[in-house]
Amino acid sequence: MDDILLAREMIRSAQRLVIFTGAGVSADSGVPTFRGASGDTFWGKYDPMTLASPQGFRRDPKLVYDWYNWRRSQLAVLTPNAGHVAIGALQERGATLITQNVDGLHERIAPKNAVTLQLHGTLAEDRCSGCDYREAVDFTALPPLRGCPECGAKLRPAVVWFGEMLDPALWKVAEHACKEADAMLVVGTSGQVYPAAGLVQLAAQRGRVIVFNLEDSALDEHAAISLKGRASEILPLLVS
Ligand code: BJW
Repeated sequence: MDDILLAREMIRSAQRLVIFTGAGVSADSGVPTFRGASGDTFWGKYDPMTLASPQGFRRDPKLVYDWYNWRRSQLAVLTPNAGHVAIGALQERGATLITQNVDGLHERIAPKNAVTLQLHGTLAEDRCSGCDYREAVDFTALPPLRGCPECGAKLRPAVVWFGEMLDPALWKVAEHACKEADAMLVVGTSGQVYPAAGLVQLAAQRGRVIVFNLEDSALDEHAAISLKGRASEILPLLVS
């Protein structure tokens, strides 16, 4: 049986399917990835500690906020691709989606009542760097860097930066889902960022892992099947 048929069968017969996604899923929508062989990536061009760390934000909040607003303005005109749609169809059948993506493209086409665990937060909100205040951000009417209406500290994108903890409640749910899963579909992630990448190893202890990527990734060693190709082209074959 070829690998795609085998993968389809594993997914079809799974009682508890978890899907774990990264930036590669959104690449075919035109969203740049962070890493990858091409070098035309965020971290190929920009320094992650300048733009995606609490220290970087303290040093130059306007630079950081403006960079995130530039990314938000791109997202205002981008749309989910066939890979997101295929994943939505698997959510419809009961799969749990855990994403590292902050672009909100999964959420735009997710079935009603489907839960998407956004491990690294979201660009669709700002949060206060000093208190619990949060507010929604409209990508078509972007606000400038500003102070919190409750405590005056600076508002920042509600994403998880290097050196920051993931939301503990969300992490607990994600860990539980991966421990219980009998199959995990891993799509478009380099598997270099922890603790998120550790979920794959966790799922592989009990379930079967299928890795989809354009290139070899650090997660291939946990895979029962490793399929190379574009997420927007391969994923629809799994659910058609
Ligand atoms: C395609 C495709 C197509 C392309 N189809 N595929 C243990 C060991 C080592 C280090 C650490 C560790 N624990 C913690 C760390 C430190 C750090 C870390 O992991 N560093 C490593 C990079 C070395 N982790 C953290 O700091 C985390 N926090 C934490 O651990 O807290 C505890 C703690 C506190 C204090 C001190 C120490 C520990 C937080 C990590 C936050 C990551 N944040 C970012 C930015 C979010 C905001 C933003 O968007 O700007 O999250 S970084 C960036 O990487 C983003 C992503 O979610 C994340 C993962 O990237 P992803 O999704 O895998 O994308 P890429 O670009 O890496 O890969 C794309 C893949 O797609 C490639 O493989 C392509 O081939 C493929 N592809 N087109 C299919 N069409």
